[in-house]
Amino acid sequence: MKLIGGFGSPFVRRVAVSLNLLGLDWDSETISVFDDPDAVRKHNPLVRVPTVVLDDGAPLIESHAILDALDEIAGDTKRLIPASGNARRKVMQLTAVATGAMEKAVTAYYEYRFHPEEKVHEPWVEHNEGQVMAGLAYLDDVAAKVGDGWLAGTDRISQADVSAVVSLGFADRVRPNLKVQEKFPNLAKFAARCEAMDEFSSVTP
Ligand SMILES: N[C@@H](CCC(=O)N[C@@H](CS)C(=O)NCC(=O)O)C(=O)O
Repeated sequence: MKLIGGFGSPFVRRVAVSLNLLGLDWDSETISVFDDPDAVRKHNPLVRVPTVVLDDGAPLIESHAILDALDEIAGDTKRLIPASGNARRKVMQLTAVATGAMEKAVTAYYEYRFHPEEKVHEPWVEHNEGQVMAGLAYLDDVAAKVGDGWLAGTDRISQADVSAVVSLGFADRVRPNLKVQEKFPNLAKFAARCEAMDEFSSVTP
């Protein structure tokens, strides 16, 4: 299968890390939605990444839906989101916080990238940055208690771990003013442990 989008996007990167952890065969196609929209549009009417194209040509869009499909393809012994019960709810909850923080960091970043300087609305940037900080603070509290374990208390790495680590790294890169590594030392320590794994380090922006 083919993963369209660059690893600079946290949504693309969480799918890439997940593909590695799930042990699936995949290739990367680094297309920018802004430089080559038609190449993405032919698979995704919304012209967004990540977009995954399966070997039979079927497209998968939206990282939540993509990851759900990939878990199913990889099978129950490998899935990163438990299939049911409390474990599933816990992983989904932490993953939602992590992806919410990603979304808000993207919004703050896009405010500068796509608006002329005189149209940047600082209060809106601050609002979004506040949500990034609140989400990461929540994950930092969770990380403070995990020791050598995983954020959702699973017995192996889960989507909560993948998304939290990718979220912190993305916020650090696009909003350096927030100093997230410094402010969230527990999450930073946990992220460093994960980023050292080949599944993460082979797919960096
Ligand atoms: N909710 C989407 C978010 C994807 C997203 O925001 N992708 C960005 C790149 S980081 C994108 O394609 N931006 C172009 C656009 O939305 O027009 C997901 O989880 O896949």
